[in-house]
Formats: sequence, C-alpha cells, structure tokens
Amino acid sequence: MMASTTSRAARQLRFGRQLCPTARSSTASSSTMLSRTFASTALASKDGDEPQGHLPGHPSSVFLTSLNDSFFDRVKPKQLSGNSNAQGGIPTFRLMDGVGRLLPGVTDQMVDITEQEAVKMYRTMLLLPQIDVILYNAQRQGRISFMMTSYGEEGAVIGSAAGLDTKDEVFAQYRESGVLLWREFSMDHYMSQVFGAEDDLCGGRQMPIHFGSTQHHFHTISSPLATQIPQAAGAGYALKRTKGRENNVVVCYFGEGAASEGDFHAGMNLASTTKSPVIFFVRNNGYAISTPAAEQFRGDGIASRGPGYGMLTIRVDGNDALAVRSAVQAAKAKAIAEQRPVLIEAMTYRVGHHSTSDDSSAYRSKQAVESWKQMDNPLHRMRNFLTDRGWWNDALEEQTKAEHRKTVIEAMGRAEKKKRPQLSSLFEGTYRGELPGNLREQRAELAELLQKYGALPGWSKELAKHANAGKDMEQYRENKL
Ligand SMILES: Cc1ncc(C[n+]2csc(CCOP(=O)(O)OP(=O)(O)O)c2C)c(N)n1
Repeated sequence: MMASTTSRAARQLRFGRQLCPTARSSTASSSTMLSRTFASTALASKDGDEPQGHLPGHPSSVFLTSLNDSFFDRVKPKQLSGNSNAQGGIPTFRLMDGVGRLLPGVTDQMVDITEQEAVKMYRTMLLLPQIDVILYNAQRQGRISFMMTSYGEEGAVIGSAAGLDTKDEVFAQYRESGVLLWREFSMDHYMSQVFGAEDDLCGGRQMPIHFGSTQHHFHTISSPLATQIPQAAGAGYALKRTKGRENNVVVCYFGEGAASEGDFHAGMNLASTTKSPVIFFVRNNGYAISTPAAEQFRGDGIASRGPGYGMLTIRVDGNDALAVRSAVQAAKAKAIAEQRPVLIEAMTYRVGHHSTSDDSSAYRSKQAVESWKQMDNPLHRMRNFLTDRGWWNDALEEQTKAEHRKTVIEAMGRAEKKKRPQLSSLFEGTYRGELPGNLREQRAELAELLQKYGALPGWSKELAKHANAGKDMEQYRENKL
C-alpha cells in the first residue's frame, strides 16, 4: 500500500509537480532553508529506483526562500567550503614553488619520480625551445610557410605527456608537439612534416606542425579549432568498448580560446553522458591570438565549466611540470576506475607570439612578456628541482642544448633537401577506391594548367621540388581517367 502511494506520488511529481507547492509553502513561513532529502527519501520506490525529487539531478538540493540568495554565478569547490577566508575562486594544484623547491608539506614520496624520468622530462622540455627558435627563423627566411611555438608552455606539455602511457590516444590542438617528442617521434619525421617532404607521414598535405602519427597514437591535428573535442569524446567511447584497451584513456588538448567553440560543449557533454575515459586538458595560456582570457569569458576560467557537465575537474599550475604530471596520472586513474571523463585546466602563459602570422606586441607589452618569462618559468623550476637533487648541472645543461641544436639543424638540413611528394598524390588518400568525379575533374584541370604554364620559370622552379617534377600529372590531361 505504502509502495503504491509512493510511486503514485513520484509520478505526480514527475508529471504534475503536485507536491511541490505544499513543500514550498510549508517551508516559506518557517525557515529560509530546508533540505528536501526527506521528500526524496519518502519517494524512493520499493524496488530501489533512484529517489524522485521535484527536480531532476540533485535530490538533496536545499530549498531557499531568499530570492537574492538563490541566484549564483560561481561554483564553490568542496575544498573551500567551511573556509571563510578562502578567496580567489577555484584553487590551483601545485607541488613546486616558483623557483622549483617543493612546497611545505610536499615530499619526494608524493612527487614519486625517478631520476631517469625527471631528467628525461627536462631534456625534452629543453628540446622544445631549440626547435622553436630554429624553425621560427626558418619561417622568417622563407624556408617554411608557417610555425607555432610552445614557449612558456613546456611544463604543461611535457608534464602531461609524462603522466600518460605512450598508447593513450592523443587529440591535440597544435601547440603540443612535445607529446610526440616525449614518445620518441624522430626529428626526421618532425622536419619532414614541417617541410612537407615526400616521406612525411601526412603526405605533405598539412600545414607545418599539424602532425599525426598512428604509431604514436597521435591523431592528426586539424586547423579548425575544437574539432578534436567531439572526436576525442567519440574515441573515448570507442576505447571504452574495445577489449584490451581497458588501461588506456583518450587525452584531448585545447586552448582556452578553443573552449569558446560549440564543439567544446558538444564534446564535453558527449563524453560525460557516455561515461567515457577522456582527459580534457585545457592549456589556459591567457590568450586566443590577440584576445586576452579576460575578454573571452566571464566565468572562473574553463575549470568552472566542468561541474556543469558533471565532470570531475582539477585546476593545476601548468608551469609546474611535476604537478601537471601528477594531475594527469591521477586523472587517468580516476577516468579508468570510475569510467568518466576528467577536465584539467593547466594555468600557463603563452610567452611567444601566437604564430609566425602574429606580432603580439600589438596587443600586450613586451615588458609583461619579459616578466612572465621570469615568473614561475617552467624550465627554471624543473632545472632547480633536478639540480637540488644532484641530478643536473651546468655542464649537462650546455651539453644537452648543444646536442639538441645539432640534432634539430641536421634533421632540418636533411628534410629541406628531400623532394616533395609527387603532385598527383594531392588527390589521393581521402577516398578509398575510385576517385569521385569532382576530384577527377580537378586533377585533369591541374594537368592541363601544367601543360600550359609548367615551363614558365616560377612554375618550373616549384615543379622541380616535387618527385617526378609534375610528370606524373601528364596522364590525367583531358580527364582521361
Ligand atoms: C573554428 C576556428 N575559428 C578560428 C580560428 C583561428 N584561430 C586559430 S588559433 C586561434 C586562437 C586559439 O586560442 P587558444 O585555443 O586559446 O589556443 P592558443 O593558440 O592560445 O594555444 C584562432 C582564433 C580557427 N583556426 N578555427
């Protein structure tokens, strides 16, 4: 009898909300706040269904009768509730101070890293600025078309790479080539991609630094922002359903600017509702090209959005490579154990220009950039951490930088001498089987243009850079095939 009354009441609540006015009126006169746990408990059905409240979601939500107190614009992390002095929004996890000493209360045991791994992290972090400076200059000299650097974000990129397994699936934005380097992607492959050489894994069809490598579980980067976010959610769901991949996660990198795209919201919700093991790793570096974070959103960074999707969330000091590594390790463990996505917001600063198409002095002062290079510098902090333990010294620093420089310059020299892919390959690879008619037409048009203009100096100089110097296109004149 009780059970049928209860389920009838639950149905009424769901469809007609009959009991709500009673509950509200009885509370309004007596108190400003009343837990509605009692109502939910009373309405739990006999066979153990979820208790039905008058609203979906949170059955223990309290009633408020103060209209003003009922509006809210921020989430209060549980670590801060009860701490009336706490200010400054969502807290940030860090292990090292600004110069690389462990914070009070943090022990080596908590950091839990071997000398070998810590040194590998720092060596890879040091490689990034070497590549950046050499390729940035190469672009300025007209040798490559485009370049984006990782200056200032070495800790976020390498710290996160170190927290993952090399078989975890990566969906990157474009500033995370350090993840590939951590996974031993060769410098020859790196340079072949940037120079669009014949042996580039992407067939020379991508803009520089838009890497992809199946072997390294690194999905090819796309220029349109945020497209990787719903793709990562889908891949996370696929991973969840694939036998033998129980210990892997998907990690999806993006900038705080990309988080303004609709795809961000679609991807977050998809991963959350499908309970997929995805780590969403947002690099909040303060700028989306020329738009400072303060003009991009009004909420507390991107971390504040996690709870909106019911997502476990952590904000981490992105310039503390060890804290990032620990946060990613913990996020991965939770994503697998609890079968749910995790959002990590890494707070960092983009020290370099957005890309070679940008001059950041147009929208921020050089002085501000210089002070960021000093403050919380990820490389200095990691170096001091190692030096304090006797794991690093000045001689190793100089030697490593010289080795890196040599490796980068030599690989660049080799890539620059390589031929570009033969022109006809431009039309291949998107479709399996027969080429669609529109692409056959375009291929024939290019073949005819080459016949007409190929001998002109500008054209012939470019054609000579390709394997077969464009001769492979002759067979496609007049849309013959
Ligand atoms: C859909 C789309 N809109 C705009 C752009 C142009 N664009 C390229 S990068 C970028 C800024 C992205 O900023 P953020 O995501 O914060 O990454 P960051 O470059 O700071 O690492 C913009 C607007 C684009 N590539 N795709």
